[in-house]
Parts: sequence; structure tokens; C-alpha cells
Amino acid sequence: MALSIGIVGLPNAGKSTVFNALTRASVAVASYPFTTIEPHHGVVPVPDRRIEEIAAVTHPERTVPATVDFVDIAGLVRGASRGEGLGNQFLAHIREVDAVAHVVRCFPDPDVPHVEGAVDPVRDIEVVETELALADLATLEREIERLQSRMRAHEAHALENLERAVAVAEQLKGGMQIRRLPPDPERDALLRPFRLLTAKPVVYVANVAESDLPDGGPGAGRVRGYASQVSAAAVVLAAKLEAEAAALPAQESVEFLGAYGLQEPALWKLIQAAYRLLDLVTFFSTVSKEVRGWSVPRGTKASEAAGKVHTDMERGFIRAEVINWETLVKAGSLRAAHDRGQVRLEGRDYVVQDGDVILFRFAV
Ligand SMILES: Nc1nc2c(ncn2[C@@H]2O[C@H](COP(=O)(O)OP(=O)(O)OP(=O)(O)O)[C@@H](O)[C@H]2O)c(=O)[nH]1
Ligand SMILES: [Mg+2]
Repeated sequence: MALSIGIVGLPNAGKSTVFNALTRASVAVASYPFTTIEPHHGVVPVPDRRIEEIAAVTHPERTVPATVDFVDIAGLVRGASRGEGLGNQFLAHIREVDAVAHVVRCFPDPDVPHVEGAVDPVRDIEVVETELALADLATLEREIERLQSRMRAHEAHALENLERAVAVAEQLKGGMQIRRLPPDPERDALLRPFRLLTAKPVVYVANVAESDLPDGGPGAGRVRGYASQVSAAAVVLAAKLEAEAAALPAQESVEFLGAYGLQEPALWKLIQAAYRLLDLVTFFSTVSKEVRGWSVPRGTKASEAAGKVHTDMERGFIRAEVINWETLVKAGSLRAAHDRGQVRLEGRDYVVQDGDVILFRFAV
């Protein structure tokens, strides 16, 4: 399963609008709460100028960018952790993703009702994060009970683990999101199987009125302030405008966004932030007249990366011929790079680096 980022937030925050803009898919968008019931998965191309630069020296018939998976999740409301709204159903969907894009409504539109009655970005963030923390607390409390009975049975490490779980539960009660706790490998190993919601890395997305572009106005300022307090990233965008721009041909889209002071879609920043949160790297293949980007988790080995391109390549892996994209571009052609001895031969355990151009040699 590819790593994915879930779009989370209150109802009517603009989550599906962001998702539509990302995928240009037409997921139901409506001005009433709970339009999205089942999560929608979308595969989103990652804007990457390197791919065109590589293409300029390898002359493929087409280029295909790397992708990142986004999931549009139903809105959550106060009380969700106790089953309000769509309650546990959507919490389960958040559990499955690897990182969170938290969409925060900053646009005032009177035609779009707000579940809390009025626009207030920081309160909204806190409503959502409180529910996520309460859901985590419920998970931990079940684990604490289990560990207590293990301890009574004198099982090894039960006491240490119990103490760890209790300490985390106390932090959650005090309003702490788990991702902000100082690193602790043993605690993290204990908690990992539970996929706790507040442990997932987060980027805040301030969804602002287009009249507040490009900087986003006071609402975006509050979201940025909150994000920096908790050492997280924030992206400012106007979801409706981004969705309109995404539906236009490339050149028109540039002019359209330009009129609002945007050089490129603000969505690109969101995609790049997602990429960083998921800790993905991109390598490029130049086979079959195609330059293609592939996203893999940092630390992926050459043989696993080969498997991403084709399962035969992993099974019959012989070696990888690797060159950094920029070295290739400077050499002017793959041939010239070979002649200069700039293409390295690497084995199956080679750890793929961001920006590698790789040709896999394999036997079927
Ligand atoms: N004015 C304005 N309206 C927006 C913006 N983004 C979304 N909307 C509107 O807000 C309403 C709700 O948007 P959705 O994207 O469906 O919201 P959601 O967060 O997916 O809502 P649920 O799925 O119900 O949780 C729609 O009418 C959108 O057109 C925006 O940037 N500006
Ligand atoms: Mg929705």
C-alpha cells in the first residue's frame, strides 16, 4: 500500500473542494454538511521541474510525474469521538492514513453554514484536535487495561509498557498531541500498532476567501501562528479558486491565478508539504521512451524500487545503473554520462536517493 495523506477538518471546511482541485475528480461538493461519507482516494501528480529537465536531454515521447495519494475524509464534529456525526466511522478512515492535511475554514461565505456558528480558525482546529485526542485516549485506555492484566500475570515488560501508556494518556488529557512529544523509540514502538491519530504528522491548510489572496488575510495569519506554535507547516489557499484553476487549460490557468497574485497553484505547496510529511523521495526511470518519476519512502532499497516499476524487475534484479538527475542534465545525454564514468553500478541493497535516475538491469 502506498503511503497516503488524509484530508481532515470540520464539515464545510472545503475538504472535498481541495480534493477535487487536487485530483480534478468530481467528488460531490455541496453546501450542506456530510457530503462526503465514504473516503475518496485520489492519486495526485507531484509537480517537479526536474522531470522536464531530464526529458530535455533524453528526448522521451512522454513524461509521467511521480504521484502521492490523497484521501478525502468525511467532516468531523464536536463529540465525534463519542459517535456524534459520523463518529467512529471517519475516525477509522483517519487511522488508515499516514499523515494529515487539516483543512481550516477561513472564508466567510454566508451561503455556506458553519457547524460552530461562525468562522474562527483556531477554535475549529482545537475542536478537531480535541476529538482526535479523545479518540486516542480511548484507544490507550483499552491498552492500559490490557497491560494491567498482563502485569498481574507477571508478564515481562508489562509494567514498563503500562507506565509508558499511562504517561502518554496523561499528556493527551493535558491537551498534548502525541506528535509533539519528544522522541522515545521504546514508547513509539509500543504505540505504533495503534496508529494513533494525533501521532500522525500534520500540515494545516488555511482555506481563505479569494479576496484575501495572495497572503490570506487575518484568518490565514491565525492558522500560520497556530502552526508555528506547534512546529507544523501551514499552506494558504482558496480552495474554490484552485478547483476552478485546475479545470482550465495550463496557460489559462496561469493567467487566471496570476490575476490573484499567484505565480503557481497554491495546491502545489500542499502537494509538496504532503510529500515531505510522508517522507517520500523521487527517483526517475527512463525506460520505454518515457521519463517517469516514482515516489518511494526514504530508505527504500534498489531492489524494492525496481519492484515498484515492475514486479519482474524485483524478482530478476541484477543491478541498478544510477546517476543523479543533475549530473545527467549537465552531461547532456546518458551516452555522454556513461563515457565520463558518471553512471554508477549499484546492488540490490543500495538505498535510493532523491533525484536518482535509475536503469534497472534484470533477468526474467
Ligand atoms: N466561498 C468559498 N466557498 C468555498 C470554498 N471552499 C469550499 N467552499 C464551499 O463550501 C461548501 C462546502 O465545501 P466542501 O468542499 O464540500 O466541504 P467539506 O469540507 O468536504 O464538507 P463535508 O464533506 O460535508 O465535511 C461548498 O459549497 C463549497 O463550494 C472557498 O474557498 N470559498
Ligand atoms: Mg466533503
